[in-house]
Amino acid sequence: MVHEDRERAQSVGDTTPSYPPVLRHHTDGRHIVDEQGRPLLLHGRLGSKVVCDRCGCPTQVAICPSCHCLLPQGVEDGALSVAVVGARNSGKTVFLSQLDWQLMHTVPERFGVAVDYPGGTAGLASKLQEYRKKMTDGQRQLPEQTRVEGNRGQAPAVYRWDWGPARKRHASRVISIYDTPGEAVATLQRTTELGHLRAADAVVLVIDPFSLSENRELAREKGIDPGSETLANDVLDGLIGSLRYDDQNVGKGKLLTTPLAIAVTKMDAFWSQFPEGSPLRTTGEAVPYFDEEDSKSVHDFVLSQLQAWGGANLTNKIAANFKTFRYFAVSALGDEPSYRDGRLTGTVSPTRVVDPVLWILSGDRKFLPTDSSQSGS
Ligand SMILES: Nc1nc2c(ncn2[C@@H]2O[C@H](COP(=O)(O)OP(=O)(O)OP(=O)(O)O)[C@@H](O)[C@H]2O)c(=O)[nH]1
Ligand SMILES: [Mg+2]
Repeated sequence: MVHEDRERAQSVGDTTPSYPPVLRHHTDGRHIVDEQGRPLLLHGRLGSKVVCDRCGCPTQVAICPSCHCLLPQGVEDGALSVAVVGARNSGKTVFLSQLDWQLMHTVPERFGVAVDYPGGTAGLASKLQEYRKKMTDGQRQLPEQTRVEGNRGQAPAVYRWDWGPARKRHASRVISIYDTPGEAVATLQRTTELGHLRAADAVVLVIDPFSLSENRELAREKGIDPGSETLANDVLDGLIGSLRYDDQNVGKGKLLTTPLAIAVTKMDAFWSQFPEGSPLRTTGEAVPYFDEEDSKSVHDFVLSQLQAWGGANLTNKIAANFKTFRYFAVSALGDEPSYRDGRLTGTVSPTRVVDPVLWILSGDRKFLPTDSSQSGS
């Protein structure tokens, strides 16, 4: 008997069953179901094989764990689903717009890699290009607030990073990046509806320094509404709750195994507060590998800076819940905009926006080398 595929219906509005997903079982053979009685799926990393519960063979096609659509070829080589989450106004969309540009333009030159949009510029990638155009043409306009569209139609930006045959082991990754609107993660109830978050291979948590207690007065002086005091914490709670909802994300000692990159945005507004020579004021070198040393020193500085800004509750909660995490300092604009009228005052010169994604790739079965001795191998 063919059942209506309710997860697929919710994600893409199509009730036609796609490829049959592999279901999870209790030891006595009963299906493991969620609180609405829907069977939970067995999934490994995106694109990796799992053993079918019906025929006992490894799966031969890759389907998306949230909408069950057939994934494009090349995903078999390896795929990464990255969810970008953060409170309202924290800078996700501006960050993703600049990340899109860097992935297509500076990354290929720096790493000697080909990056493209498999299937063409569609979904979020095309929106990001539009936002960038508005930011850089005569209008100099910043993106509007991202609308919550329920859990339907969360189209990611999809990139393929292809090392090409120059590498000993020809390897590519299909990277899907989701912009999760602030409001959708602000409550635990909403986050459990976000399938892509539960199934993400890695998460980028965007933190707005203006929302932290020590910077809220400064924010108001500049004409920024710093939002509710608990917003960043609420988003983190929502994220943790959502990941814990699927026990495949929970490892030994009950720590979450999903790698978490914490990107502190809008750093340009704080550069003058940091001492000369601080890694938060530098851009990092454009070396053809992920610079682990540099990243660790940024991590240490950001961690202590967040605590000095009143974010100890956030940092302690992250350490108590995640096995693998790293702090990043990014500026998507490189200069402060006119916050009151939502326009840029100068040109855009982003710094360190690609670092969180590079870290995620370096942790993914060492897809990206972490020092010069491994690069080009
Ligand atoms: N100084 C500075 N401000 C920034 C930067 N990036 C974003 N901002 C400010 O933050 C505002 C919100 O940025 P968005 O990217 O739209 O925020 P968002 O997280 O997508 O917000 P939602 O769509 O509401 O979830 C912008 O309008 C800017 O005023 C940055 O790199 N530097
Ligand atoms: Mg947005």
